[in-house]
Amino acid sequence: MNETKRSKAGQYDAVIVGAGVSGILMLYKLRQQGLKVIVIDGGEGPGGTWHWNRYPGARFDSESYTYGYSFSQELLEEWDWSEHFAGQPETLRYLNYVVDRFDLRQYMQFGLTMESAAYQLPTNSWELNLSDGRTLKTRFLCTALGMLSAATLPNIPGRQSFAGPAFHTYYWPHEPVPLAGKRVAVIGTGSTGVQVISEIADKVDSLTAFQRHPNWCAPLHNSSISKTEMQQIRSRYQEIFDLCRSTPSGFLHGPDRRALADVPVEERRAFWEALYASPGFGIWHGNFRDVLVEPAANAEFGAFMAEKIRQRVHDPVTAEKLIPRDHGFGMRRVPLETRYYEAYNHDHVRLVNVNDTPIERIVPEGIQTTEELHEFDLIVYATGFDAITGSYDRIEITGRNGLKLADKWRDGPVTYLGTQVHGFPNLFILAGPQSASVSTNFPRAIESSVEWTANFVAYLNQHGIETVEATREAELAWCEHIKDGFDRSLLPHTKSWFTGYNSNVKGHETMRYMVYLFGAPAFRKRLADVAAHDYTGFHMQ
Ligand code: NA7
Repeated sequence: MNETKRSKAGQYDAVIVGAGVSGILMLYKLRQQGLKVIVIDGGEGPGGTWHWNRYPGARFDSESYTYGYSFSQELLEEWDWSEHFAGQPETLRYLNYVVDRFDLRQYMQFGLTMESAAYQLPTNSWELNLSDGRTLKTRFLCTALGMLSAATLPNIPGRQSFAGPAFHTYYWPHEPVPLAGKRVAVIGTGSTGVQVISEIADKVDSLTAFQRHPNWCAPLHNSSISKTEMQQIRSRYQEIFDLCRSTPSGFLHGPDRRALADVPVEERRAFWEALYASPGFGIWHGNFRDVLVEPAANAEFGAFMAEKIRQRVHDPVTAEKLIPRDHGFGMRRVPLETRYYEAYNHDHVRLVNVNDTPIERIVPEGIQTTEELHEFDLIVYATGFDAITGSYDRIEITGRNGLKLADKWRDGPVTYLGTQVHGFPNLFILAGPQSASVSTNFPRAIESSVEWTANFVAYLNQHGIETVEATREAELAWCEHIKDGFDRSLLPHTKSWFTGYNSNVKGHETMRYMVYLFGAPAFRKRLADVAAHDYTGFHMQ
């Protein structure tokens, strides 16, 4: 379709909000269809997550060559990854390369956020209010807001009073932050805190980690990729992507089909040692098939992991503090680390358990706990995100009949296929809640979701359909299906961003049905079935 034929003057066919992995791909796909599209993004350039998260140690936990896009053979031929798990600067370079390689930057506007969006009748269009005061009209609104883009700070009294620099890891400054000779606090020990602590422990004067709950961390085992190895990887791309398509997690690592009880004790141990010594998420997603679903198997593996922590951390008291007791292995995101546990063997690195000695307040000199005043030059908040729905709640999105998305999602997200919401015609959520994008290898799942959505848009145009909206029945059935996934898993017993808990966000103290838990292949099949049946569950006119 020609962009000038369908789009009315001053109106876009699609506005994509967010220039991260999903926004870039959606732009590429819709431009291929000749649509009039723009992407807006609050950052200074493309990259989304990888534009913002510039903290020391930020890097992939998935193999670089499973993270990149698979849609272009030329791109696969041209791009060399330098490490098995690339760092943030390289990933940002990659995404910029993609944008320029496919000439997409001309359709992107930066430093611009969507402040509100409202669906308008009788034009059946979305009207967007932008941060620069402009208004845009578009037929399709595609949100690519990211799942971990609404950073949250803890509600600690006196937070503003600290005399030195203090920032959330997501907003780590773009200019270098001096660390040498500094006394640094890191609050939070999720994947981000673990990466920062590991990276800066030997670069600072002193480091104090404030931990509320430890996580089960496993070695990343990163290494560089030589030119020859990159050639070998390149020759296997098809095999690599096929493998990712076959595993529930979308990573290279699929579950071992054996149940724990079927394997003699010594063999279990040897298998686990091999997983512990291997790179990436094999230890999480390539474990015995019952480790993530049977409490007894999970506990036995947890005991193995606890032993590893005790072996690596010299001080027994610190080691015990680092062993999770509130959740089983794999029930939260497993941080992958490089010498994280060894960081605590330095004399100048301390671990403060804030359950034993809570933070009372932040003062100009540092952090006052119930026990002592810790003095710092820099405070790093690695305190996570209002995950998955947070970036939606921060924008006023108004659908038909004045319905606000934040109101509809007040007790948790409600979607059909994680892509549309009843009451919000022509709104396509990319990598949204209740999709596989948030529960499996992000870019692999994003590629299938974005491709499916772009194909849907093409279908609508080919059939002369103006509007599309998930039906209420389809949405309810999908929510039941999502709930069923939770009921079958051990996940609901754990507080984490997967289950929508966030102590720093009002109303997020209870579990939410955030993610799709039946695995990436099942999600793709469901999408394909819906498309094959002329997009069942959608009302089109
Ligand atoms: P996470 O995984 O949500 O971790 C946040 C951490 O911050 C976690 O250890 C929290 O402790 C801690 N936290 C949060 N609020 C507080 C307060 N008020 N006091 C003390 N400690 C606090 O976020 P990340 O950025 O590490 O990782 C997010 C994802 O990014 C990750 O899963 C990857 O996919 C990439 P808690 O455990 O809740 O007690």
